[in-house]
Amino acid sequence: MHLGLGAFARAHIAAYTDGAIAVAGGDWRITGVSLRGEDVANTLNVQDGRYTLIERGETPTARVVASIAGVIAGNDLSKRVLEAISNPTCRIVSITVTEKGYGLLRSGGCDVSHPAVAADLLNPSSPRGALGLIAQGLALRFANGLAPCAVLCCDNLPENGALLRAAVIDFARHAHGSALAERIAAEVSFPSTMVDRITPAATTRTRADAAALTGYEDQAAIETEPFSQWVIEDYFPSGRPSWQDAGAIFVPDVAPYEKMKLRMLNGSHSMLAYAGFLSGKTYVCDVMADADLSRLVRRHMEAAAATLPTVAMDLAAYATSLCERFSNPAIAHETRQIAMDGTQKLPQRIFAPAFEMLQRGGDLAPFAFTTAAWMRYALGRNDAGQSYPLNDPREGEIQAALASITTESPATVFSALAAIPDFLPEQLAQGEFAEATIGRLERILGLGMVKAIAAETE
Ligand code: CS2
Repeated sequence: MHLGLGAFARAHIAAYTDGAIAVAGGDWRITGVSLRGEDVANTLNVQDGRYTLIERGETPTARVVASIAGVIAGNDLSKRVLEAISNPTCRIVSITVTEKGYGLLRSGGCDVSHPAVAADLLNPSSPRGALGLIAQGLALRFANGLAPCAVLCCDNLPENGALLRAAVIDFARHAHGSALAERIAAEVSFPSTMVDRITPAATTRTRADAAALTGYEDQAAIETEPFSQWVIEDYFPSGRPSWQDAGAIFVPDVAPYEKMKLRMLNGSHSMLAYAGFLSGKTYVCDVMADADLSRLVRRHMEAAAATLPTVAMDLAAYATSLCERFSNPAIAHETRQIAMDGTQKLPQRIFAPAFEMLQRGGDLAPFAFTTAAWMRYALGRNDAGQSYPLNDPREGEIQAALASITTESPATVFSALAAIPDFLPEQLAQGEFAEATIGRLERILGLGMVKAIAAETE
């Protein structure tokens, strides 16, 4: 079962599973669950779950992925998902609901004020959110005398298995009591994973290319880059597909890989999204074609690499391969897509490495610049005065913080946004990091983003 069947899951876990079945056989097909709306279910179910995956290298190629058995969505979602999880044929519950989707994690457990969590706490036997479905599904498996399934977090979060584990156990304790929480803690595995594949939102061009490449119309076609990476901890007590046959790597500890990806890829992505969007760049490849911005991308990756433990990876070669991937002109990855949900992304991508850099007395500039660029973006209007939606689950708090400012200045904007609870760590909200960020915000507000970018590279 996969909760959250967005384009990323279809370009990643479903493609790996399809590859694993092709090589090693076994019915490891996935029952998908759409937690937000019925569109994906409507387009996929009429195609028996099949869809076209376009890989955009120098020339695009298309393959048909057939690992989705069907998609659950709509009114009876809760009942159908719980039936499926509490059936012996379910061996893994995997999940991609993006950073904001869990009702987590800020507190090291589940956030009971998250709307999906709060609703499921009132009605834990008919849940509709991810944590509620997993907890009740596991309760039913235990009641049916079944072995627990593995719960596999495939979202871009540090130590994602441990985070999801803490959130599920916390939710189970609140909703069902400590006996279920303790049983989950003792018996269910939550392997951590590092997932990577750049997957822009599908467009009409995706569907037109799918038709041209395959000869079939496919409303569920998606597109992605040729590269993909999946590093997984091998704790699957009830078995798993032979994902290694499709290129996945199994390791005892994913944490160093996750940190590397989050800080080098996702951190520089966030930097280039805010600086790029505010300097008029629509796509990531446009950013990379700009000499000043691409220099800042490199600078960011190098600073992020300096905060990492040594892994069995060549970080300089990793940075070079990231720059090549970002430069792929065939991938129309919008800067505004990456700019979404900044409050959910910056803590692990930017603030955690910045804090470590601060402790070591290292160069804070790349992290301060990214923070300043996000703060400028949070104002909701570009240098030409045009406004845009922030698309952030904490948008209301951002706007309220900014509305409380009487005179807009770099220091007041910084203080207002730094005061959003559980966001910028205290040690970064004052002292050297605060000064470095306010200085950059001053330049961005005073000169405009394009000139501030040029000044930053001097
Ligand atoms: C991006 C990621 O939108 C974003 O925040 O940084 O979705 C990125 O494309 C993926 O993590 C690549 O694996």
